[in-house]
Amino acid sequence: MSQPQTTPAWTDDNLMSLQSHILSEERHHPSATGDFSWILSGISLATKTIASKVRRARIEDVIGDAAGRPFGERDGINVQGEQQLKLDVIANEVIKACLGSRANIAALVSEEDQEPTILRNRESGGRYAVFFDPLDGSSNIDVSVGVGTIFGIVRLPDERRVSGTEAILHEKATVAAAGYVLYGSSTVMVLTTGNGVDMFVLDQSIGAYVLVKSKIKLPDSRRIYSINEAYASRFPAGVSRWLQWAHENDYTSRYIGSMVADVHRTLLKGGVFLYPQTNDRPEGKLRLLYEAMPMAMIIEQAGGAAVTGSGRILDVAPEALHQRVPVILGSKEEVAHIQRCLDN
Ligand code: P6P
Repeated sequence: MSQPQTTPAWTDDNLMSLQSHILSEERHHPSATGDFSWILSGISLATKTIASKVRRARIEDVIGDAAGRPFGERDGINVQGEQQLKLDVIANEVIKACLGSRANIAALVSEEDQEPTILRNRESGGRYAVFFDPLDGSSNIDVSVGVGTIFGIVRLPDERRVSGTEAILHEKATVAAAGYVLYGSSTVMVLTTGNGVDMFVLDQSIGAYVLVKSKIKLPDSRRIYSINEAYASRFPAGVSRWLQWAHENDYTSRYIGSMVADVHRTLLKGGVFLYPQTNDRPEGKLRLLYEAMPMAMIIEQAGGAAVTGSGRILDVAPEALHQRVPVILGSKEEVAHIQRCLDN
């Protein structure tokens, strides 16, 4: 009698690096032809460099200013009138240095730069734009709270006559991939190319991101909310009503004040993260292109929901590079409940 065929365990538990994972993922994007791996290898190199600088920040004292004043007290311009090289500015330069050489990138949009960095036009091979917040939550570095890099990779419209900011904001520009790197107790990259959400940890001993969790799924509900309740008096009535209900229904509050860290906890544990509009900031605080949109793609790809309070974040047609949107994202039943409170 023939023995039942059993596949050896190692066929399931491969040691997958970020690079080998991306190459395997590209099977789902026949048109990608190596584009993602080329761009993501640039992001991988940049974030490994940033991780090293974040870890050494105190040692290299790049977060204090020339007079040694702590982070929060300086004005960004040192006594010589030169721009203070803060860690987030350094991170910005590192990312541009790593991505600028990727021949399929047309433009870079950074929170640190008022204008996009235009690298090449379509005729010269520029087919993608990369949006990024180089070091979100950087004010937390001097208290060693997790900070992160957020990025989105956008396929630009295949229209030769549009370029630059017009192409970036074009209705046919589509988000092809999104991710973040959390510089926390470990350096974690979370990535989606539209086929689920995968998580990698930087193994410092080999200098490679290693796949540790595939196809992450949020629980549909979880009694955790994450919001800065200092602004409670300025929230929309629907948010205040939901918060009152949560207080009466055994919810736990968790708020780190660093979007990447708060969203990462929401992705892994469930619950809901909110940075809603307030009556003094009707557009909210978080930026659409390089904070809300990448996080919304990740959360939706993990089975959650991500809205502004008046529709899906991914349905917002961008009108300006640095526009802000309200953000409510996480477990879909929690988001739906908040939306019902806002609608009534
Ligand atoms: P607040 C950090 O400055 C940031 O941009 C996000 O990372 C974070 O979610 C938010 O602002 C925190 O803002 O108003 O609660 O300090």
